[in-house]
Amino acid sequence: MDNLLLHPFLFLYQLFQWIADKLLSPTPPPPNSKLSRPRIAIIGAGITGVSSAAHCIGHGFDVQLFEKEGRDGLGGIWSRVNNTSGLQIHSMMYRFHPSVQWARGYPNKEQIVEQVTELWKRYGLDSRTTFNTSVDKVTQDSEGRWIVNSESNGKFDGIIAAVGTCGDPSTPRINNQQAFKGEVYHSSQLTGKEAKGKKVVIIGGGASAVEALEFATNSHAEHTTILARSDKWIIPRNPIVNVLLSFNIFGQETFLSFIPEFLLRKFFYRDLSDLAPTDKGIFEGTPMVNSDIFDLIRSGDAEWLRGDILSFTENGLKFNQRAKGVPKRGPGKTVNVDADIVILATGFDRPSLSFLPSETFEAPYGPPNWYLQTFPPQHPSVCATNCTYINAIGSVGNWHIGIYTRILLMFLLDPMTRPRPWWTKCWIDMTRLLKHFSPTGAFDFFTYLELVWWFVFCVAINPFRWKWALFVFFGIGREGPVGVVEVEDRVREKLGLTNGVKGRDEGMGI
Ligand SMILES: *[C@@H]1O[C@H](CO)[C@@H](O)[C@H](O)[C@H]1NC(C)=O
Ligand SMILES: *[C@@H]1O[C@H](CO)[C@@H](O)[C@H](O)[C@H]1NC(C)=O
Ligand SMILES: *[C@@H]1O[C@H](CO)[C@@H](O)[C@H](O)[C@H]1NC(C)=O
Ligand SMILES: CC(=O)N[C@H]1CO[C@H](CO)[C@@H](O)[C@@H]1O
Repeated sequence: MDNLLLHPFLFLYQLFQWIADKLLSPTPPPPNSKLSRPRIAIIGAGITGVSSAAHCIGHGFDVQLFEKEGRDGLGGIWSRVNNTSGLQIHSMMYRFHPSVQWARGYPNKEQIVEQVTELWKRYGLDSRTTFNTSVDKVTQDSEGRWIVNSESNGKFDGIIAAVGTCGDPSTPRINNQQAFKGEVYHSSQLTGKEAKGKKVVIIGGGASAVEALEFATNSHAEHTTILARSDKWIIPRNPIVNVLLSFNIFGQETFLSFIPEFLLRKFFYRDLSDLAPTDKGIFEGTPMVNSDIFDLIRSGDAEWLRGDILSFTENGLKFNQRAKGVPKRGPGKTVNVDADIVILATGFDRPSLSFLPSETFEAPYGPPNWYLQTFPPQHPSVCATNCTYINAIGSVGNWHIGIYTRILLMFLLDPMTRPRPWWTKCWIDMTRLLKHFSPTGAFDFFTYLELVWWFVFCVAINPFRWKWALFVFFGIGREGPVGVVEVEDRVREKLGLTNGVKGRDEGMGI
């Protein structure tokens, strides 16, 4: 590695990571130790699954991870994307566990998978992971304990669904593909491909389009055209700008949003401000993070066209180019776009949560309209971290994985903190009401600060959760305040209030 003293910012970043690790990482238990606290099944061994599992183990809970793929699927979507992928945002916002140590600001795929794998080993998860096992259903026995697929896997007190948002590559069907003489790839299949001197066309306008553009630039494509259906906000790859944008406590467009939008147009888009969306505010969809795209467009090496794909031709694509403001599939002019290589940056299909009990999908409380967007109202022992996500700014894999996991641990250990379905539904309705004037659904878009506000609210509202605050937010206190819970349990027993509550899945608090 480079001499850190020559890179003062990198040095401070390393120092910060070292301190975060020392202060906030729960200590892994010694190998082969018997963990006596409730047992949790975790579905999916991607970043969220492995990080949640490490948090559980660190606090003395036993876990079993179930992963659909084999051992080389560890790391989830990151294990499947090709070498050309990397992180688009600063890794400061992607510290998915306090013990992660990034060596640089924008790590690549290899370094990300390496960090997940090390975390997995450090917390002894290798002996607690079942690979090649896809989870089809989770059901409950008469005591409210969970059965994953079949009883042969044992019983569990809690479930963490961590299947993520990216499943198989999604490839749209485009007419006449057999006529095209060039090559067609999904953006996740670019390792080892060559584009030198070729005309590249990228279909799509999201994070994978940025990656495909980087691939085309790095391999010296002659020209790159991006075909996007709609305008997207593009924000610079600058950690300070990204953090500032994520600190919109309202989590929605407000009359003040014109300020960041104006500044972006003026100082980042400049002469290309025609590309900035006018029909959509910056807090309405996940923006693209890229700093080079405008320079490429200015130099003529890249082009951004708005419109709809009509069909393949022998030498490229037929495209309906729309003027600004004309809706999807609206009128436009038909153009032929030449291509040697077409890259489908069309994202991934969303993995299904349908293994969860059917009542968790009942409208109007189906995902993402759950308690804290993560706990289905009927089942406080089920936590679906980061898989009901739709759009956000700055909420990527960070602090919240630990917080969600510890809220679940609190619910499992302390019956007085577990909310009744009636109260969780109240919370969901209240959040909907507060965000009534936002252009997106209440749970379709949020900012990091809004998440923090939810958590504060969630802990503050129920006095029985107060003693858990430091544990929930920072993981402080390895055991959590179990002594207090035992005293409360005895009091409740004396008062005869324990009747009727079975297992750890039934709520009795607010
Ligand atoms: C999972 O399945 C694959 C392919 O069938 C196999 O190669 C692998 O050994 C299996 N087990 C693990 C732990 O990956
Ligand atoms: C991708 O990266 C891995 C790990 O560094 C390397 O072994 C492999 O050769 C790379 N694949 C290609 C096609 O470059
Ligand atoms: C959470 O989901 C979003 C959207 O798919 C993704 O960008 C982010 O990386 C995820 N975080 C983790 C830790 O997986
Ligand atoms: C998952 C994936 O898309 N892998 C591809 C990465 O690149 C290699 C070599 O170009 C392909 O063979 C893989 O299919």
